[in-house]
Amino acid sequence: MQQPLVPKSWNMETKPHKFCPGCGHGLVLKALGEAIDELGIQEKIIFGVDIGCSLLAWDFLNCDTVQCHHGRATPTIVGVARAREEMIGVAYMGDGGGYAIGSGHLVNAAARNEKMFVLLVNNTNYGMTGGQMSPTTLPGQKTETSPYGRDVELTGNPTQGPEMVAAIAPEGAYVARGTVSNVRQLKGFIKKALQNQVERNGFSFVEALAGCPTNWRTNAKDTWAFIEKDMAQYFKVGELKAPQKKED
Ligand SMILES: Cc1ncc(C[n+]2csc(CCOP(=O)(O)OP(=O)(O)O)c2C)c(N)n1
Ligand code: SF4
Repeated sequence: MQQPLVPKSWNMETKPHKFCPGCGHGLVLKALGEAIDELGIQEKIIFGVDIGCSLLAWDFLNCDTVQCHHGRATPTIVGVARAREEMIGVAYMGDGGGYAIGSGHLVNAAARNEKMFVLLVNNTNYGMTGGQMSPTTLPGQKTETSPYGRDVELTGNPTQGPEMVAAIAPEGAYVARGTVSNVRQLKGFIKKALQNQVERNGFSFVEALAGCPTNWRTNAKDTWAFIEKDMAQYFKVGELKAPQKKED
């Protein structure tokens, strides 16, 4: 039988995976798996998964994995990466984990230029707990806790994570925002973020725009429209910071 085209670093014993149909996590993890394969660094990865739907990735890769508390994947991987400098620490989380409960950890890890990679899946809500408003919920977006639409007068504007990290992180950091609607580009950003760790230049951060059709209550067409129009209009895709090329 023909084998499916999947990354070598995926754990095939745990597929089909546990995410809802149409969820963006699978595409982000495909981009991550392919980037790991292309760099040949599977044996070096220590993968930290946050609480939230990202925890469903605890057995997704054939890499050493640690399950962390909500918002604590960043400090856990800070510790791992400091203790095991020969390894590459990757912290995987949602927008709630990274920008709400774990925002202090993210900001301070970036300010210290920790040698680690934070990969954050932005689906504009608290997915696992039923779709509450999160720091990245769009203005006017309806969620379980903003039934009339997010009111920015009351709750502030959505967090612009990569912009914030790029402003804080010192030289040597790599920062980008990708989207599951362009997996090839997203893989390129993730590959550069990982390469930045191979070279031990500084902190790496990639946000991936992703769909949560279960909580958005969208069909396939509306899910893609929300990612490609509504989200992309507010969250600009591209690279925000990259280390200067070393002189020969
Ligand atoms: C300290 C703590 N507070 C609250 C929770 C409840 N909780 C579990 S998952 C979650 C939200 C996850 O949302 P997000 O981080 O955006 O990830 P997603 O599920 O959308 O991928 C919350 C609030 C928890 N597990 N631990
Ligand atoms: S609730 Fe949303 S983020 Fe969680 S697995 Fe389902 S679609 Fe994905």
